[in-house]
Amino acid sequence: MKGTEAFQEILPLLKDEPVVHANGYICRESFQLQDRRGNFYMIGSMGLASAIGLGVALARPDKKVLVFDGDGNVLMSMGTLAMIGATAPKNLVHIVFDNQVYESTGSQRSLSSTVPLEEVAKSSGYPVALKATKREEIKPAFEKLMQGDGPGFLLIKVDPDFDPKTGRVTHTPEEIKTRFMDALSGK
Ligand SMILES: Cc1ncc(C[n+]2csc(CCOP(=O)(O)OP(=O)(O)O)c2C)c(N)n1
Ligand SMILES: [Mg+2]
Repeated sequence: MKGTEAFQEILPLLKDEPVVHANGYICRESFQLQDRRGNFYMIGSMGLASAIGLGVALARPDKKVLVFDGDGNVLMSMGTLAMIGATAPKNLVHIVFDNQVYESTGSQRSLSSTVPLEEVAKSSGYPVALKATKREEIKPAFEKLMQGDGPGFLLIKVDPDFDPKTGRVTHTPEEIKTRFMDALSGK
């Protein structure tokens, strides 16, 4: 399945949950398909979406908090998986779009073809860690994570073919932060 198809499967299932996005194509794809005030786009700094999502989840236990991550991002900050496992916020859902490459910077190979990230999440303490390789597996896995206690992890294996014509996020970092905070506080 294409990365964009995985997004097309998940985005209609969102309600008003805050979603913290990893940099690169993860941000760009989600922004292009369905920009939302509750979307925080991490522009530039790789590896941090999971840590930001953890902070939001701990601060707002009343809300399900989602992280949309990439395999390269997760590999860069593998320690955050341990921190999430150890702090165990029940309301965090961590979704990884795994194309096995650093596609945003020219498709250099990542290690996720040999390191099963869902197993790393499981051993780090996520009580539920699922993997989807087919489009039809995404919705039931997503719903299971959204309905149950987390932290939950979903690895979605996608082909490395995001469309390079996909635009970039046009909001400034300040705008992204302000509207995300407003959306979180119900303004
Ligand atoms: C600290 C840091 N190192 C490198 C980069 C350059 N960079 C931006 S996105 C990206 C690839 C991210 O890979 P992945 O999470 O797998 O997402 P994909 O691009 O494959 O969708 C890289 C290397 C960066 N922005 N910050
Ligand atoms: Mg990748």
